[in-house]
Amino acid sequence: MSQVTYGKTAEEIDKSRLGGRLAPQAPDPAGKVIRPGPPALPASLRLSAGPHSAFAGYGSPAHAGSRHASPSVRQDIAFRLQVSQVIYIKTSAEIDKIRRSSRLASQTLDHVGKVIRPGMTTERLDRIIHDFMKSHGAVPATLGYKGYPASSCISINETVVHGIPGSRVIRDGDIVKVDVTTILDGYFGDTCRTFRIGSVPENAASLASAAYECMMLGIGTVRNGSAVGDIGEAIQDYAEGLGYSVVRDFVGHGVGKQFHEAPNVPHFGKRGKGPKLRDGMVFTVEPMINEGCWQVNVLADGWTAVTADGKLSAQFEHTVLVDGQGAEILTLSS
Ligand SMILES: [Co+2]
Repeated sequence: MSQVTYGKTAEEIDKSRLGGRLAPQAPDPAGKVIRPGPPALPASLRLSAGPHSAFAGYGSPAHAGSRHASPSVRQDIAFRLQVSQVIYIKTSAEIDKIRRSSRLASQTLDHVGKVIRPGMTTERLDRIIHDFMKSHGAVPATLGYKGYPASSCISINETVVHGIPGSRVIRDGDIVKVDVTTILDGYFGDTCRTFRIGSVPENAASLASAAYECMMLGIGTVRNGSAVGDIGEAIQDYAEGLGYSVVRDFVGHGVGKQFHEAPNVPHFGKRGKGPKLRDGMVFTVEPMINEGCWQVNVLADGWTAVTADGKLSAQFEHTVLVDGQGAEILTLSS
């Protein structure tokens, strides 16, 4: 009942579409200063509200049945963190622990792929996820995090991220984003997949494939000496070339010792911009790709983000380690 294939790998995508993006980078004239990306993007995945927010002056939502969160509600959104500016270079001992936690996170999603089915509530699936992590010696990182009430985020169709598991029933034809983060031996592993339930409409299946391909293209730029902006440009070019849009309000993030660390990893941007990547950095690449506009609204629960136009959204996420001439994906399916 889950996905058959996720999509093409970076290598399988027609290189002619890439416009040479994967070629070695010219040095960044901005210099070697390691600093996080745009200050408006906390590594928490969530923009804070305020005059410089992407929401400033943003019109009323088109999404039927949702309530546009007020600025004060947005200000309280969790996953909004004060994150250290420092990008940690992990030791090999730490990397071992992050690797083990990340492997368990991906095994959790492998398990989800076996049990997810139409008729199941998201609450039920969350319980299964919780029990799986616990029985493997891990703690679900989201549970109690800034008041978040569940062990996973389960976001169906028009829900972009941070869907709170509850009474909503998973139905045939849905695309279901399941995002899990494990804490194992004190270290975090973070991964998300879009599961296709039963017979999924062609537009939804294509979107899910594109989100996977975007993630892999972004990861494909990662190497010692490349820049965070390389990831964003690769993703944005590909997604927009297919007529999709890239969510701006949530970004990837450093991960490992903490849930959310520097750097921010926007899924849009310009090659060569942003912090330079160095061996031993660990972060997520987790593009949210929308069928329609990129804008999102946050519901009154303060968490659930939905597309502003009610159209579909898909996401994949890997935790990756910068490793010499490439990236090691730590959350591969086993
Ligand atoms: Co993440």
